[in-house]
Amino acid sequence: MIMIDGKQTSQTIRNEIKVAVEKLKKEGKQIPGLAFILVGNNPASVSYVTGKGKACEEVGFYSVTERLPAETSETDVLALVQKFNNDSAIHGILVQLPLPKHIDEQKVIEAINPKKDVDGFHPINVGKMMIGLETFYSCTPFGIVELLKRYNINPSGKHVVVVGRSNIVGKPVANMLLQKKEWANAVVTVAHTGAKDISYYTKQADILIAAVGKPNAITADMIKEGAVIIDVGINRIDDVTKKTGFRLVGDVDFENVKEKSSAITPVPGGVGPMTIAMLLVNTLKAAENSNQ
Ligand code: BQF
Repeated sequence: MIMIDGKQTSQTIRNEIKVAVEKLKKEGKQIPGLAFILVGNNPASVSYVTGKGKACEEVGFYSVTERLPAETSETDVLALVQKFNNDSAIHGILVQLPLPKHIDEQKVIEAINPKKDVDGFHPINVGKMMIGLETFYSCTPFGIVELLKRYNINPSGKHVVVVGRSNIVGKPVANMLLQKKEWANAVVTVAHTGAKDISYYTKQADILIAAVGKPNAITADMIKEGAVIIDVGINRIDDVTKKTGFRLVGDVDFENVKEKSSAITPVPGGVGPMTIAMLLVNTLKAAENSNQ
């Protein structure tokens, strides 16, 4: 069984980006700039934005974080997006989701200039991805594709089963792996809560992508011997032995599933760190595009 090390792979990518930023600097070009908009105090969101900000700093990006109170109006958030759309030092805009309920997330996403949409959530970019055009791929699906690439796991001709149909993971990763491209070309099934028996589908997977949002949703009896398991779940479980009071677990019953798999991503340290690395890749690309 191969342990797919997302933490190490993301560090490799971060080092590559650092080199690219140094090159931009040497050539007298503008360094990539990323703006974060964080509304409210959701602890997971605060920690994600902190982690992304640190990653920017490490690779030499310019970044700004606008932290707004939970009561901020939709109008004010839209105005801030507009400000960053018009700021030439900012190449990427990341609005941390979820937003408070009184703000229409879709409206905010659509306010972002698609050329600065480094999360790849704007309908224009989602549409481009779906028809195989060059665009910003959303960071988690992109991270999964990049992990498979760097571990020489070629999805071409394989049966990929995605469990989960969210707009941020399930739907885009299924669409990406479906593309007629050398790094994709898989036969893709998307299973979800509407299925009578999820295991009927998961047992047929050569590559199983779990994006369910529930601990232990995927157990050993649900997978084929030798399958590749990509665990996208990030679930917080109470744990009094940790100083944070919680630990992270994925959607997969890791200890039992790993024995039966040929390769598996751990949580933490699997897909999560790759999400951050690909945000940096997208932001670098946004900056390079603006230099052209
Ligand atoms: C790790 C996210 C759900 C909803 C909104 C490293 C992250 C997570 C785990 C991280 C996520 C999940 C992010 C690990 C960003 C991934 O070591 O396993 C990094 O920061 N993520 C987010 O910004 O919004 C989310 C999940």
